[in-house]
Amino acid sequence: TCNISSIDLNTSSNLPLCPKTPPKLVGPLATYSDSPSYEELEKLYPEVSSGGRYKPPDCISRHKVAIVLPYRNRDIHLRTFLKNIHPFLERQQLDYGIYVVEQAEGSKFNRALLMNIGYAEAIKIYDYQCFAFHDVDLIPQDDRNIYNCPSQPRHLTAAIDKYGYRLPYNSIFGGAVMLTRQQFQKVNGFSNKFFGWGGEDDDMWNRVKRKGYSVIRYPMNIARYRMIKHSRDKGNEPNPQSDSPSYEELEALYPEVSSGGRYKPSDCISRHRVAIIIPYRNRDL
Ligand code: UD2
Ligand code: MN
Repeated sequence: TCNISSIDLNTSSNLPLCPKTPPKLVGPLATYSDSPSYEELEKLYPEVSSGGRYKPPDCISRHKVAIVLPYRNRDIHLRTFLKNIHPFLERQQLDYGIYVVEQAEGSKFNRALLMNIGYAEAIKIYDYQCFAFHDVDLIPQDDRNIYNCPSQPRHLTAAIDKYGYRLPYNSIFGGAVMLTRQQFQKVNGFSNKFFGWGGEDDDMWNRVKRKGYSVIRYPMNIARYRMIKHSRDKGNEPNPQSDSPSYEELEALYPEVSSGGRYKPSDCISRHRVAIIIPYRNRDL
């Protein structure tokens, strides 16, 4: 056994560290839209080893990265994603592994919980230093968008075709994000409580901000993605925690609140008269 580990050490220490800037990047990409079978994918990318693992053959990568995909019933998306992502990550000279975390049928989808599971399992398998928590339907369109370990939590999917390649709002943290192990531990991961569509991404933004991190993004001409077209999945109906009811619905929900947003207890005299003052423009309450 001693022999085997010393041989491993020798072969790896003979390799140089990979260059700081990967030399084979091509910039804007023509992405693939087909979804090969898993057998075809194996033939296409023989350099990827079992478990979806890859490391550069000719140098020691500077980054050990786990890609965590929340997944249920998106077989075609997953195969299209894999076809695109392997050559993309290989050109970036990353030491990476892909982790598909699949939720069983019969319960509401919980994207954030699947991310936490992926993290917990990936660190049991390998000494990953950073993590891309990544929707399966987002295909990067420029390989200068390097999935390396970020100095601050990185929002990767800044420019998506579906949103006209613009940020729909500044604090968006959905799609795909990248955190180091230390950053993820410090924010205590994602929430486990968001069943159904929405809210979990904004909650993660808040967690990151609360711990004093800033969110970084690559330039908009680089952080470009195509979202594979899809409709809302069965079992992933909007999460009530993310909904913003109309003013009529709010009135119906809280009939005890009188006009002007005023309230007082009906069965006793309150000890405190409080005004809530909200500075406001353009953030539909
Ligand atoms: C937005 C966010 C996404 C997430 C979601 C709300 C962006 C670009 N995307 O995406 O990150 O916050 O809203 O939850 O901001 N999935 C399955 N099977 C299912 C349902 C979901 O595999 O039945 C996975 C899959 O990886 C998918 C992801 O969850 O890409 C997000 O779900 P979505 O694509 O339906 O949500 P979308 O596009 O509105
Ligand atoms: Mn989507």
